[in-house]
Amino acid sequence: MKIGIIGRTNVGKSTLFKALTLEEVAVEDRPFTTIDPNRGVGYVNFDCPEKEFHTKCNPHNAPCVDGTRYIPLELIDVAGLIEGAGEGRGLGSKFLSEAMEADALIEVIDISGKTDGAGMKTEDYDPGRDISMVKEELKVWLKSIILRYRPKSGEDIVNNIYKGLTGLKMNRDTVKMGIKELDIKELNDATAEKLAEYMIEKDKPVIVACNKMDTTPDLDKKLADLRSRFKYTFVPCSAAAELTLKEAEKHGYIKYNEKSDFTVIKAGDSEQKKALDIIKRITQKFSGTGIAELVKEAVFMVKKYKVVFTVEDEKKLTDGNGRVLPDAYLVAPEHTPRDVAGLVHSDFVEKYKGAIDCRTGLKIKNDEPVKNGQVIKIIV
Ligand SMILES: Nc1nc2c(ncn2[C@@H]2O[C@H](COP(=O)(O)OP(=O)(O)OP(=O)(O)O)[C@@H](O)[C@H]2O)c(=O)[nH]1
Ligand SMILES: [Mg+2]
Repeated sequence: MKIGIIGRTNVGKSTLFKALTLEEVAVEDRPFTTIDPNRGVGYVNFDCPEKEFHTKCNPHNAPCVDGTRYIPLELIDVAGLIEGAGEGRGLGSKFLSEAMEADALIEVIDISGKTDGAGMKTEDYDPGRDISMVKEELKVWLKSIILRYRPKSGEDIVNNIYKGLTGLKMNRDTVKMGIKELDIKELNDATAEKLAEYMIEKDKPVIVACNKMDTTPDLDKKLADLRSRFKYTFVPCSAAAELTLKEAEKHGYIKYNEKSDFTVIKAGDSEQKKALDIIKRITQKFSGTGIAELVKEAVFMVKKYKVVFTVEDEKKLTDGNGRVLPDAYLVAPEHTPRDVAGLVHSDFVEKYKGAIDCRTGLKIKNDEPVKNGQVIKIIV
């Protein structure tokens, strides 16, 4: 699964990316710090089935900490948008095609209202303006692709548009349904715009990360206001707090479990101690940094993806190297064990003979989508 991180400039997109991947990327308090996209691997947490199976896992692709598995997913962080990006303002919007390779989009906003639409310092800026702006820019960007692939006489409208969407994880059926439901007979400026809006809503769900909650005194009021104006999912968070905790953990100062709190295991200098005291106050006030919830919400609630564990030996729950419950994958809701086979090994799709549910020991029907948390043996 791939998640694209988008939003207005200077809101904390790269901070979020860095907190999730621990990649060394540029974070600065100025507009347009990111120019080329950052790509990396982040994780979403999920309960490890080891306890239920009375065993101890020995992970290969998805690390386990105190019974919580960290399931890998791909992340892309792109340059920031500003109003008029579609007409080339700021860094333009051509780079959106990178983020649009994703299955879902996390749109970061600065809920504190302390930076304006151009990423400069201000007070009381309405982040709702950014949400409308990003929606508009996505629409303008997709509309231009649709118009570029407008069919010539005799060409099939659906096929043509779909050709233009190669690599963008959009469904052919969505194009087809959009044209039917919107009763589009010919593609012009107005109909292409309607179709673009329809397709983004269907195929590129947006979840809003309300970042910088740590500097937002009237957070609840601001959240309620945004929720009344837009039908997106809003998750309050602090990417900077999450990044501080992840880095402190990486350097051995604290033990941090995203699900709970952190404990200091090695004293740092007075500056580090001060920083951690501030973070402690934030995480206690808001019950965490909100980042783990944000990713979970995007993966499981908005996209309805599932986690599936694969093993080679359905009794011992091991792979060929004897590792217990070694691998876990994120799969789309419609995916069957054959699709999972393709994630394990590209060869396995061809060689696939069936799959066994390790809880029941029974064969899974070929067209049956996998269940969340299912442990399966793929027969090849
Ligand atoms: N208070 C606070 N500041 C944050 C938070 N997250 C990010 N910042 C700060 O916001 C500024 C911008 O962060 P970036 O991650 O570079 O923002 P960006 O959206 O990637 O910016 P561009 O790439 O320039 O579009 C930096 O000074 C960060 O330290 C947060 O949760 N709280
Ligand atoms: Mg950035």
